[in-house]
Amino acid sequence: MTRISSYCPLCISRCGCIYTVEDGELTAVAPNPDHPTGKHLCSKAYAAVDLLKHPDRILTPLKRSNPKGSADPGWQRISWDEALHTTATAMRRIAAQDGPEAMAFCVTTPSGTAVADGMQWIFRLANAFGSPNTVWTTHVCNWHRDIAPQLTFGSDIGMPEFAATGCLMLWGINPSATWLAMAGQIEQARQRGMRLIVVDPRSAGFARRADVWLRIRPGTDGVLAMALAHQLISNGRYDREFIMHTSTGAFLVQEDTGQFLLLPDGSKAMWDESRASVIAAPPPGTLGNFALSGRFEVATPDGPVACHPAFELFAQRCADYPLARAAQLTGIPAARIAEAAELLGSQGPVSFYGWAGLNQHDQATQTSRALHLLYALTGCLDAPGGNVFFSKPPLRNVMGRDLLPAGQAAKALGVAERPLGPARHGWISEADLYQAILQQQPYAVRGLLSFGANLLATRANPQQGQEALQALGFFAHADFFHSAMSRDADILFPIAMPWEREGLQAGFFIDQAAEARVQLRTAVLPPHGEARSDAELVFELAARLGLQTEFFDGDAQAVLRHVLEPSGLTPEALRAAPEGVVLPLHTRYRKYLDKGFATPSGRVEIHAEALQAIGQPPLPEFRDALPPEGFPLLLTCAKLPDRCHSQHQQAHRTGRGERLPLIMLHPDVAAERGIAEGEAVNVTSPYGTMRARAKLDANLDTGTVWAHYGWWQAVPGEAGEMAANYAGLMGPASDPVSGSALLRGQYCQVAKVPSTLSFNE
Ligand SMILES: Nc1nc2c(c(=O)[nH]1)N[C@H]1C(S)=C(S)[C@@H](COP(=O)(O)OP(=O)(O)OC[C@H]3O[C@@H](n4cnc5c(=O)[nH]c(N)nc54)[C@H](O)[C@@H]3O)O[C@H]1N2
Ligand SMILES: Nc1nc2c(c(=O)[nH]1)N[C@H]1C(S)=C(S)[C@@H](COP(=O)(O)OP(=O)(O)OC[C@H]3O[C@@H](n4cnc5c(=O)[nH]c(N)nc54)[C@H](O)[C@@H]3O)O[C@H]1N2
Ligand code: SF4
Ligand SMILES: [Mo]
Repeated sequence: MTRISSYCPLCISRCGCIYTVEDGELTAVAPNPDHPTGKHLCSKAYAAVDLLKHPDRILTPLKRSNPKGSADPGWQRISWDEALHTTATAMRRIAAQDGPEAMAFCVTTPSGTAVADGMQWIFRLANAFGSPNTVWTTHVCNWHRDIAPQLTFGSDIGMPEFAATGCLMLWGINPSATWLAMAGQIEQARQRGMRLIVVDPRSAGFARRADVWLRIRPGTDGVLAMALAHQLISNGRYDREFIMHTSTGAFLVQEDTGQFLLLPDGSKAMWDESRASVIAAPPPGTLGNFALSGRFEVATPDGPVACHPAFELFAQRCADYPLARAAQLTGIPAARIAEAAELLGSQGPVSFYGWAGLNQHDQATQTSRALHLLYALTGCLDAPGGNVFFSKPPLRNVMGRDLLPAGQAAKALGVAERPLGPARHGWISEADLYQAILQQQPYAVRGLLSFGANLLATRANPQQGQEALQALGFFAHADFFHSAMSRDADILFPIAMPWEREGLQAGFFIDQAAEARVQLRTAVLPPHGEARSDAELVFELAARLGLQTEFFDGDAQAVLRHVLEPSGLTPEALRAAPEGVVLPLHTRYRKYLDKGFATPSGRVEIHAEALQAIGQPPLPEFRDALPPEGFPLLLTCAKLPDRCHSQHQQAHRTGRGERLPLIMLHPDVAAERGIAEGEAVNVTSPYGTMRARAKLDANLDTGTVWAHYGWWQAVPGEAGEMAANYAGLMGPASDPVSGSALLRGQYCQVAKVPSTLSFNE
């Protein structure tokens, strides 16, 4: 029996754990309380023992023998050599005929799988091959947490310093289900008296135990952020010094154009109260008494121009949302909003975290701007107890963006429509991929190589998605299991499960001590069947595509050495310390005092010029989405503790497996429709229908329902098979800046299924 110190790589929590191996089999998984993320494990970690041996695993390369669209693909076993040869040949042919951009790549999420083990190599393959088109998950997952805040902070949002924060806002994140290690930190902080505000339509996780739970109508988060900001500003409960000296709040905006006033030398202007005159904006951090409100006539070569400080314009926008109006729009009682503002104003240092609940909306960019500006008012960014940018292990990035040939980046699908969006980094959306395949717009995509992902279960418009996959000239998919997506592949590659391969985790996120740990996760057993890791697949393909040099001639040890080199660590040192090596990293607070923020102005950007330059509002602006006739209920969704997205259903097959996903309804909503708990219902939207089973939840607003997503297997229904797929209810709406797809806040209707049908088998 061997016990191996490791971490569970199945989700962002990366919980420290210990694997027990007996006679070449994984027999037990246990928490490792000595690890910064190792106090608890969830059921997904324990399921490893069964998943490894699951009869449905893909264990050899396969090719289809029946035409696409057939109910049975007629999978035939082939050798790795044939699978690799077929794939590399198709890739070369597509590149030769239509350019490398006609070959798209796809990869599942590193936050809800262990694909991070090989992900940088997958991106490197796409880049070296010359394709700027990789469908990833960022636009439905982390964009508005990690990249969109660059518009305001010049960075991501950092991490709450849980141990020192006075008041935490959890906004559209439910760590009790999705990030156990973070939930542990919050629990501890609660015990020492940290105050907690939770913004969530559902009473789940910490919402049940928060000081203030703001039960928001899905998709109205921006309005709430503005309303809270209005409370802070109008009560003088904001960090005026921070705004004055380190934000663009004092920059003057012209009344006529709505743009920054530029002085003859091109610099931005501020009104200096001490001198009662206009001055060129000094470097960020320069102290002074600069106007944050007022109307100033500034003499210019073209005559006098009336201006206002950007902060005043922002404050006016916020004032559009007094408590009563905000309550009406968000569905949250005015008193609750006032209570939350009171906590923010009095219980600092304030920190916040928001994630998927904020990322799947068609106004997500404006929403994140509003939230980040609300946070800027607290002045706590990178301050003790605020959202801190902890020091991280310096590792080498091997995504190889520099390998992408000149001119290819500009061909990324969607980059012309959304120049500030993910396509700028080569990350395209499934919607753009489907369009390029089906309509050949703006050009044809003919091939796809996908490393996991299950687009037809996790993205809008699966009907169109399936047509697109079937229309591809060549499609190879790499996975552990068959899925909605694998059905239409030409070639399937069997992928080694995370316990059968190596992975590297540099930093465990939740505090400085966790961030300082670098851990090499070794394989705890050899791969079943002929499975190989994603990284091995990439390296094999690279060799057949003539890209050996870009891939270190396949020398895995040299690769790891190269990645680790900047940290001073070696593969040998990591292998000798399976529990991980802790680097001597220390937190430095308020780093902006030395070097400003990484925005164009070096300041927190109140008025976003970058948005204005692409025709988007530079200050947060929201429109109300009115229900279409016949679809009165707002539908949202959330992650479940025992699964990630469409995965882990295999673990439930033999147990208490649900045949239908659930939809949660307020008892009054159910009663009005004659629906009883446990009954089968049809959920319809203007885009499709989903079969689900009703569950009553009296804590919901009567205008909101929420449902399970990620179910793609068909269920028995009136006309044979029925979709139970949430994704089929979603339409084309997406955020105009990021392309973030609307997966939450879709108007729908729920109706009982005629009683002649039974779903209780
Ligand atoms: N309605 C709704 N839709 C959502 C969300 C939501 O909250 N609501 N969440 C969105 C979010 S945040 C995300 S990140 C996406 C996720 O979107 P996807 O990545 O499409 O979703 P998964 O269902 O996790 O699909 C993972 C697939 O990859 C396989 N896989 C897992 N690990 C590996 C690996 O290491 N290598 C390989 N080759 N394959 C692997 C799994 O077996 C599975 O088939 O879904 C989004 N979709
Ligand atoms: N168990 C489990 N863990 C996971 C995953 C998983 O699938 N399962 N996936 C991983 C991945 S890829 C990700 S991205 C993270 C995401 O982790 P989270 O962000 O915690 O994920 P969600 O449950 O999708 O959304 C969080 C909360 O947002 C709420 N919400 C829904 N609509 C709205 C809205 O309009 N406004 C607001 N304010 N809140 C709303 C939901 O009710 C939910 O409680 O989790 C990771 N960890
Ligand atoms: S929360 Fe569960 S799945 Fe995620 S890392 Fe921890 S044990 Fe693994
Ligand atoms: Mo995600």
